[in-house]
Amino acid sequence: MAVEQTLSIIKPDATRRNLTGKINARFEESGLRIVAQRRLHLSRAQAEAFYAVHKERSFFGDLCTFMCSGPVVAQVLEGENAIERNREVMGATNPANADEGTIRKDFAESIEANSVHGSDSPENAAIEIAFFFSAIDIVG
Ligand code: IDP
Ligand code: MG
Repeated sequence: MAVEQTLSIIKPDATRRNLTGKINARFEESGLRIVAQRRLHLSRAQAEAFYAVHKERSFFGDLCTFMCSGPVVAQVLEGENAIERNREVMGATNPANADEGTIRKDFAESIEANSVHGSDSPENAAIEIAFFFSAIDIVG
């Protein structure tokens, strides 16, 4: 297995409930290392650009409204098999279907307000990391 980097976002439902530290502990306990992190408030245009891949989906407008409804914490997680590992730690998109002990099972409010984003492939991880960070921001 290779050491990978993946883009994670702690979403507005989680920052609103002051869960950044609890969620970060899940990443660290699973062997993922936070090698870059930035708190920011996305504009509508930034949310639409980040989720452009979903622009034809019925939930796109609501998702963008939600993602710019409060601060987010964007972060780069690094570790062995980090992209898949993070998806396991996050749990299923719909918290009703998420495994016990996952972030979404324990913290998500709904299928939309599901507390975290994680890249789904190496190609998307590279694109999504570059959306938020420069090479100089990432310190392994
Ligand atoms: P993922 O975050 O698990 O990769 P995606 O299918 O990529 O899930 O969807 C992106 C985000 O869009 C989800 O995390 C969730 O916030 C939102 N979303 C996905 N499906 C639905 C839905 O059916 N209704 C409302 N929001 C949804
Ligand atoms: Mg996705």
